[in-house]
Amino acid sequence: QLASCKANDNVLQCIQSGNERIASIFEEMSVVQKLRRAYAKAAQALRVHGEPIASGAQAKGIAGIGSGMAGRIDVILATGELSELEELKRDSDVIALRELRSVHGIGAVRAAELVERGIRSLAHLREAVAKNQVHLDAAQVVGLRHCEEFMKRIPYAEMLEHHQKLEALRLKNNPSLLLTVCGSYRRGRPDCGDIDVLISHPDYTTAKRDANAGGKLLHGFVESLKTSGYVTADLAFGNTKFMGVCRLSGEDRLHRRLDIRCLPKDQYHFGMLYFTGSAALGVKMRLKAIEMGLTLSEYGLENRRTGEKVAANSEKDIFRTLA
Ligand code: DCP
Ligand code: MG
Ligand code: MN
Repeated sequence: QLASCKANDNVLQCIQSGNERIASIFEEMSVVQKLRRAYAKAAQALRVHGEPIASGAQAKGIAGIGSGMAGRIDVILATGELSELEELKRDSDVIALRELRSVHGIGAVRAAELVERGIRSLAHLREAVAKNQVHLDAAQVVGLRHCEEFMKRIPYAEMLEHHQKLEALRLKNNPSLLLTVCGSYRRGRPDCGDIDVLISHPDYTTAKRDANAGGKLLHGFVESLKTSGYVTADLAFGNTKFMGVCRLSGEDRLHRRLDIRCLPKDQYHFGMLYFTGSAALGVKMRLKAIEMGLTLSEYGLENRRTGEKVAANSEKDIFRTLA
């Protein structure tokens, strides 16, 4: 009985709105659905129809409303909504969230907040930012500017050019700097998502306790990359890690994501192993270490009980220890 009361309520509301409630639901459907034209036509027909509609059967008499639409009108009259539309909205929310989250620096929470405010696409977000309706932080602004570029993979041939460029800048600015391009490039993948670079210096070790030596090294190197025009923007810049944007010179070059990490020389091989990945291999090796009573990280390998460090002069050393 409660259900039928509720249904009567819905009928009443639909009727009182003079078909507007049903028409607006159909209009929304026309925006998100494949049967666009049928919905738009039905919405329009309902709006100009003088008499309030109290059943699907009644609506079928109106030109532009077929049995499919009549059935949906019965659903709206009974439930107050159209479950098909609610489902479609949920799906399109998922799509909108995914699109917004593709911006570096926009996470799930921020994306949900934006969708809540009706911002459902990158184009829409750009418009809202331009109109000062949405405020993004500096990193998000950079992320949004290059979002489509960052989604494009970097072919191996271009990765070689980045490697050469970094190597040339290293030689020019700080020839004693140690530098390895890691990530998927070092695994020999045919294309890469970004450029992952590990740096260190023979004079920079954990034993020499200059707390900020790594920071100075990283800042000095990144500054030289900026001066040369290779690095074009920052996303995050700490003492051990730089995340930013780079671009090779010349026409038709895309902006690429660049990650640089700086470690003391005695941690270099652990850093290389970590930063080369794959992420899955890293997980496997860290689990193997745990089984052996050791802890493996990008900073080293140590005995969990005694805290004693296991040194390594190459990645091979680390593989051997964990074999
Ligand atoms: N890494 C990890 N665990 C993570 C993320 C990263 O161990 N959750 C390590 C392994 C990765 C390396 O850092 O190889 C670099 O991270 P990227 O996200 O740049 O991944 P890849 O370079 O492997 O792949 P892509 O081509 O997508 O950049
Ligand atoms: Mg990478
Ligand atoms: Mn990376």
